[in-house]
This record gives sequence, C-alpha cells and structure tokens, in this order.
Amino acid sequence: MTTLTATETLLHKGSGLQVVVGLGQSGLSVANYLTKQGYHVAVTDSQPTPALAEQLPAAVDIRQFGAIDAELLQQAARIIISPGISLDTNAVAAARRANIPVVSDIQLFCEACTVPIVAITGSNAKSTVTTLVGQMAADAGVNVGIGGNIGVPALNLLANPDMQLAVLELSSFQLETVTNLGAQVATVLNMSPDHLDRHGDMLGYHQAKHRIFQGAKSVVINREDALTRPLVADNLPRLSTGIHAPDKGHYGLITDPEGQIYLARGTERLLSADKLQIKGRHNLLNAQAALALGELAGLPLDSMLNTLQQFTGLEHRCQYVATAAGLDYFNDSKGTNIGSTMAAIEGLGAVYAPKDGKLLLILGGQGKGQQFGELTPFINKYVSQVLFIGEDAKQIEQHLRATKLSDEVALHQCQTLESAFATIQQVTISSLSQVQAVLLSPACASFDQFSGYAARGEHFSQLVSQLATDI
Ligand code: UMA
Ligand code: ADP
Repeated sequence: MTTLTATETLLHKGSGLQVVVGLGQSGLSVANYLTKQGYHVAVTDSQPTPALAEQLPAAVDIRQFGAIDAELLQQAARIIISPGISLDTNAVAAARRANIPVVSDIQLFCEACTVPIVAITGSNAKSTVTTLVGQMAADAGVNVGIGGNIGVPALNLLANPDMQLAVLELSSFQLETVTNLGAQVATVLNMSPDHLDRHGDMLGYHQAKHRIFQGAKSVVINREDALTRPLVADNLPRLSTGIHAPDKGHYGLITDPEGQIYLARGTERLLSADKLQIKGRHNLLNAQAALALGELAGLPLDSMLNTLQQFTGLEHRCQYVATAAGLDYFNDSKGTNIGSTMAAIEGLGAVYAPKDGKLLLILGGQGKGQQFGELTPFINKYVSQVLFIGEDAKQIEQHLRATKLSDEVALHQCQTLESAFATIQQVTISSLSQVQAVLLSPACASFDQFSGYAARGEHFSQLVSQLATDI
C-alpha cells in the first residue's frame, strides 16, 4: 500500500464523514483502513455492545450502537456497508434514496489494489477453488494474498507491501455494491438458488453475482451452467470448464476406453482423476476451474498440477469422519444450499450405489426461501432415509412430500442432531436397511441452532466419535 502525503491525508479528512455500517470483521477492517487514510470515520451497529468495538482505532470518535443510526447515515458522505446487512434495511434504504453512495469493503479494496486480482464467486465451491488457486500461486513462488468471504477481510491484504497477486472469494452480498472490480480474471463457478431471502429472486441473485465481471480482463465459465456466462463482454479472453471432452485450449474431462477419467486441456491429458485426493464429479470441475483461473493469472501448469495432487480438501465439505457400526459418516456441514447438497448426494451416492448401498441424509436448519423439492430426484436415486433437523424442518418435509418422492424413502422429524443420532440407531439396526453411509448435508444455514456451519460440523463429528467409542 502506498504511503499518503500530508496533502492527501488532508483531502481525505475534508472529504466528509465515512459511516461504517456493521462492526464485524469487515466493518473493523474498513474502520482501520479509512482512519489510516486520514478519513473521518463513524461506526454504527445493531448490537448494543459489539464484541469488536474495543479493537476500533481511537480516531473513530462516533460510535452508535444498539441500532443502525438512521440520522448518522443521513450525515454520511459515503456509507460502507457490511455484507451481512441488507440494502433494504430501513436506515440504509433511506440513505440510498437521499443519493448517499453505499459501497462495500471490496470496492475500497479494488480501488486501492495495484496487483492483479483473481475474483471468484458462485453458489458453491468458492472456498475450495479460492484455496486451491491461492495454494497454486504460493507453490509457484508468487507472494499471494487470499481473502474476502473466505474469512480474511480483503482490506487486510493491503498490509502486505510485497503482495503480487490477490485471490478473492466474493459473496453476492459483497458484490451487490461493487462497481468496476477490474479483475485480471473473474468467474462465477456455478449458480443454484441461495440467499433468495436477501436477493428476492434468482434474477436479483444473478445480477449481484455477475457484477464480478465488470471491468474483468479475462473470464472462466462453466459449460455445464449457462448462468455462469457473462451477459456482456463476449470478446474477452475466456477459458471454459466442463464434464465433457474440451475444445482446443479449454478444460474438461477425457474418459479412455477402460473408463479411466483424466483432467484435460484440449486433447492433452493432464492428470488422471484418481491422482486427486478430493473426490466426486464436482471436485473435478473445481480442479479445472482452479487450473483455468491460474492459467489466466499466469501460473505455470506443471506447478499447478503438483499442487492439485497435494490438495486434501477443506474441512466440513463432504469430509469423511469415521466408520461406526458399519456405517461411514460424512460431514458436509458446509452444504448450506440445495446446489451443494445435490452435489454431495450425487458424489457420495455414486460411490455406494454399485454396492447396493443407500445414504441416510440429515437435512435442515434455516431454509433461506429455497424450494427443497428440487432435491427429490437426487434423494429418490441415492437416499433411503431422510432425517430433518432445525427451524424449517417441517417445511422442508412438506416440500419433499409435495413432489414425486419415492415410497421407498422414509422421512423422520428429529429437531436436533442428538435426536437424529438416536433415530440413526433405530432405522439402521434392521438387516433390511440399505444404509451404508450417513451424510450431514443440511442444504440450510445453521444459525438457528449453531454459531455457524463449522460449529454444526464439529458437533456432528463429536457425536460420531462418541458413537465410535460407545461401540
Ligand atoms: N449487523 C447489524 N445489523 C444487521 C445485521 C448485522 O448491525 O442487520 C452487524 C452485527 O451486529 C455484526 C456485524 O454486522 O456486528 C456483522 O457483519 P457481517 O454479518 O457482515 O459479518 P462480518 O463479520 O463482517 O463477516 C463478513 C462475511 N459475513 C457475511 O457475509 C454474513 C464473512 O463471510 C466474511 O468472511 C467476512 O465479512 C470477511 O470478508 C461469512 C459468511 O457467512 C463466512 N458469508 C456468507 C456465506 O458464505 O454464505 C455470505
Ligand atoms: P462455498 O465457499 O461457495 O460455500 P465450499 O468450497 O465451501 O464453497 O463448498 C461448499 C459446499 O459445496 C460443500 O458442501 C461442497 O461439498 C459443495 N461443493 C463443492 N464443489 C461444488 C460444486 N462444484 N458444485 C456444487 N457443490 C459443490
């Protein structure tokens, strides 16, 4: 980050009040960044005593907690909104009506960032692909910053003066207030319904995600998912990914006559799929996306292929936990929408189906306005028992029952994970049970019962280890 001159600091001071809305990780990073730049900064948050308040720099002299302060927002020259706060929140909507600009931390980041940005969004696989590209860059000797929705606020990356490349995971919430991101390479990995309670409908969600392409110098698209294609800028350099054999220069899969699958670039076989430690068809797409993004960011192919083979995947994503009483337990707590749960059912179901095995699926939590009936074809094919937990459990059951759910699928209301584990014992004790694996892939947010998906996944794993020691 460049050091400011005294004149610039004065200019910033005189450019009006910067109001940070929400004091979570991103709000704190914004307050730190803007005060260092010499701006006059105020902060407001709905909580009476936000935990991060004591970490605010002393220069932040206006702190309005307990409600988002509508009057304060009206005095702002610019509002920097946290991703967890809706633009429809009354005080924010009123400020927008008064033509006060509302931006996110990502806008500040891209205006200040002088190195190329790899920008990654999608309904699913963002963290997996962001981590992979970041690791590929690091392994290739590039000084890389990895941040955004993945947990490190993007502005914190600017503290590294030697950064050569920024790899950003971006959510629709972060993107909805970003203009002209100008990424070196941008991608929407896939699109399936999520966060519709915030964006209203698929169109609103799509529009937010596609802002990632504004000003991009190149793009990566998913051939399997038309919604990932940019609607404008058709002339940009682009690479595509997909499950079929690719055209020249693009990424895809080639299956040889013996049935062996290879990651491929054009007709060139790059790597046999069994060399990857991350499994399932969805991960083959993720690997291709990382390679394509890396290529457009200038990373060397050989080094990227080495990284791919070392990568063991992230926690809480279709993660094998243990085998107890003959059942394999998988933690896919990060499966927080129907798209990710479909991928998990299909990926694991295909492993057990040849052995006449079925999955027991644990579903539920906060449903975020999704239509759970879309899961039915996947459940009919691979699942024999569905256990519902959480706030929207009854509604999810209704959605499934309203579709063509097979009579062979049994449904159980369990409310909590503990009670689900008791039910697992009951329904799998019969020798007729086809269940060979238990999959926690809730397709829902966890906040009704847990502090987040990680806490939910850890609780699941704890219950599994208890089971393993009880036996
Ligand atoms: N707040 C209000 N009023 C509200 C809602 C929230 O004042 O109506 C306040 C809360 O009291 C709290 C603060 O806002 O003090 C929290 O802000 P936030 O929810 O925006 O969370 P941050 O801590 O800033 O974390 C955010 C992202 N969170 C969300 O988008 C919800 C983090 O993504 C991200 O890692 C972080 O910025 C750094 O960039 C998390 C996430 O769950 C992992 N993302 C969603 C997802 O992946 O599905 C989008
Ligand atoms: P995100 O950061 O977008 O939530 P993650 O990499 O954390 O993505 O994975 C979230 C969930 O999506 C996990 O449950 C994972 O199993 C599933 N998933 C991973 N890759 C894909 C894909 N290509 N398509 C659909 N679901 C996927």
